[in-house]
Amino acid sequence: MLRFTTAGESHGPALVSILEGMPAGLPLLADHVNAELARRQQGYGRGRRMQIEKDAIEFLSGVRAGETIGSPIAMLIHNRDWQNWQEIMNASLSEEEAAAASGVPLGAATDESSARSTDGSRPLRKRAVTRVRPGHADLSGLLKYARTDARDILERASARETTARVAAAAVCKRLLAEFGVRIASHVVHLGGIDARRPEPLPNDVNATADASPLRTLDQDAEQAMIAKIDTVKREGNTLGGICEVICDGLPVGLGSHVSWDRKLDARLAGAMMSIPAVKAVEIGLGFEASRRTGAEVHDEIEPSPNRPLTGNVRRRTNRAGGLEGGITTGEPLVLHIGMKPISTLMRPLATIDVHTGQPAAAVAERSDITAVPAMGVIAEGMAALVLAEAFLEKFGGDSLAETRRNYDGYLSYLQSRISG
Ligand code: EPS
Repeated sequence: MLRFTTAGESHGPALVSILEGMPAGLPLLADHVNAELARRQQGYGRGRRMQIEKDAIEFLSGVRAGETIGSPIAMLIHNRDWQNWQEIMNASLSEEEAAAASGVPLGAATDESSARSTDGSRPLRKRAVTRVRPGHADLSGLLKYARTDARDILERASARETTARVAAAAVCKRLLAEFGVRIASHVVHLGGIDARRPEPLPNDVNATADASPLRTLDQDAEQAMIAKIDTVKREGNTLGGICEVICDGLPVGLGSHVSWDRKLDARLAGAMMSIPAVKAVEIGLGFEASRRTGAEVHDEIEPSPNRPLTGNVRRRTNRAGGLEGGITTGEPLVLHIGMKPISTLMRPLATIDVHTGQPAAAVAERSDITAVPAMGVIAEGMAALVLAEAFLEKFGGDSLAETRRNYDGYLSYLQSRISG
């Protein structure tokens, strides 16, 4: 069973990523992971934070002499910005806080307010966030967890956490690459501007997309998107957008129709929806399929010898986006992922101050104007995590050699099917 978890706050000392269930014997270097982390950090419209960080992992376990050894793979990613935030994020009490906790009066004022928190017991730390942002986890999280400073919520709700996901996903990509699976993404829409989707797509979608500051394959749209970001930045506003994720090289038969929670489309959609600010996922035609007739939606099938990944058939179209009945068809998996605009606006929206209970302008902390290009890389990662899990469910294996034997056996079975 493949499972992963992350830990870490945006301005805490570090992020941690733990991935368990990788077969032993997978060649793996820190560079494989760091290359993916660097891809996630790019994109026009990011804030100054990305100039501070240069994300890189340190393996703590699970890898020896450039190969996985079957044990949990733990990776540590230091936050360079921590040094600027220690006083605010420190796990222990400062002298001043300790004095206040023991009843000695507080001397210093906080940025937002010099008052104590509403229960009167703990002073707010510097840079406390009480003017909660509409659209952010600030308010719901603060009420749910009974906190008085929304920083306790936003530090973890921050998309900084996706760094640790991309690290685990990079290992999954390495596994899938051993079996010829490639996962790519590009931006198809940003803030009202559509990018043309070249037909055919470039052979290496990521190589082309990564060379674009917007990770788009349409240079005209790229210029318009840059202009739009510049305008919106001047207005103190933010932008969302849509990425397309494409996975090819998958065999027919990952996922299952037999139970709701084994359907691969459901698992992929859930994983995508877990990315911060993602509000919509489409598979294949998505919503458009609901508007068309059956004849305009379903992909006709014909024999196609020597195509073992699909069972020696071919779909004339791929409107299903590579999934039928919650199972991969062997055709490319195609998803669209929609992200809302970032909820930190430099020209803030109206809100309340949870400390005073009065109307206020929301906090305007340093943030990105848009993170849609990075979202595509994260979405590739979430796809890799789900697909690697489904792949290992089907083929199992404690070592890469065992997984390969199981995979090869399945492929020769598929090759023996439907021969036209
Ligand atoms: C984020 C705010 C910004 C982003 C950050 C997510 O960070 P900061 O508040 O430090 O300027 O840059 O994204 C990352 C740090 C990252 O690695 O993607 C937020 O509030 O969600």
